[in-house]
Amino acid sequence: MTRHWNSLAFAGFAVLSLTSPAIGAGGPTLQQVKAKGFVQCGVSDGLQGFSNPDDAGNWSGIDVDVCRALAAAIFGDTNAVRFTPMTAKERFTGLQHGEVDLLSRNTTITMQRDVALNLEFTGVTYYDGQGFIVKKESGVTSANDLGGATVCTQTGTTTELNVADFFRVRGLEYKIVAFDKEAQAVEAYEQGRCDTYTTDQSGLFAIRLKLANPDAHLILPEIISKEPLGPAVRQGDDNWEDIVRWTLYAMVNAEELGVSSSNIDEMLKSENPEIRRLLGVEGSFGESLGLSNDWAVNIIRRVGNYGEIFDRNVGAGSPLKIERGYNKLWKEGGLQYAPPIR
Ligand SMILES: N[C@@H](CCC(=O)N[C@@H](CS)C(=O)NCC(=O)O)C(=O)O
Repeated sequence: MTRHWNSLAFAGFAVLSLTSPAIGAGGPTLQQVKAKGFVQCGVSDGLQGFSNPDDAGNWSGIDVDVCRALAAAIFGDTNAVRFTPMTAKERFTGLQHGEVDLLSRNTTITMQRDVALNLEFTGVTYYDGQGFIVKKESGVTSANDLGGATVCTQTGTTTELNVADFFRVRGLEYKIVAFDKEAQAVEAYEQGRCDTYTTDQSGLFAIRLKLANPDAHLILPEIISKEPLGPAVRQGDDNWEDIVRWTLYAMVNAEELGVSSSNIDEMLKSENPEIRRLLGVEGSFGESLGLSNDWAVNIIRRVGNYGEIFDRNVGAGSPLKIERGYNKLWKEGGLQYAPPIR
């Protein structure tokens, strides 16, 4: 993508004026990140499988791994990253105001967020959709049985409009109760103050594990919306947007090419031209981002390919055990498709 360093302004904030940076130096965000020595990553308040701190404060999850992959690409060190927990409501202003370098927080790409909030989404880490959870004792087995229900959810999310659309289209009555924090909404649901809790289906899997008796709850089969979740950056720094975008693409391409954290040394000797370009054995794709040419080697060795991060965080190798579904590679009938590195 072409870079043009016109002066930029966002939300009445810093106005940067950079002309003709040295080739390979990268844009302002990369330069600031390199100068401070770490990536500042906006994550959730805690959502298992996506971004969740353990008792010692170590973060894990698929969104966290995107941040770690960036740190690996830039610094060759997955620990060169700091996490800022953000509620759903405060995440976009936090990014716009420069509190974080990127948002990697189960955030749905929507036109309004992309266009009106002056953000850029850099790809889809997880194709999701909104669902409902109910208590089995309610006897409800389909979302179509929810007429008259009280629905709990979280403010500042895509969920409220999806619910409104769902009930409106069916001509059903409902009452929504929205909380600032997920924990409050889930508590209200558990205490019976609402009949159902609604959010991204992946989130429902994570939340069910935290309920006192997970088996007493049913995730309804209907998916009522498209929730393509992905990282977001501020508009105006094309180089940073490219780095975040190609970090994800490198992980997806690595899976497609059969390159993983366990065979990376062998793969460095591969004669396959696509693998050689991905791993920087040929070409200078890393330098074109302002990084070193082994940027993708650092990602794959230290974090893994897309399949590895899906599996250990949300898939078969995790407590959530979510099927790959739409998140399979395109060659296996899914939607995960990364443009080529060439
Ligand atoms: N993908 C939706 C929902 C995102 C969202 O905030 N989900 C809640 C429920 S899964 C969440 O992340 N809660 C954890 C938290 O607030 O830290 C959006 O972008 O609006």
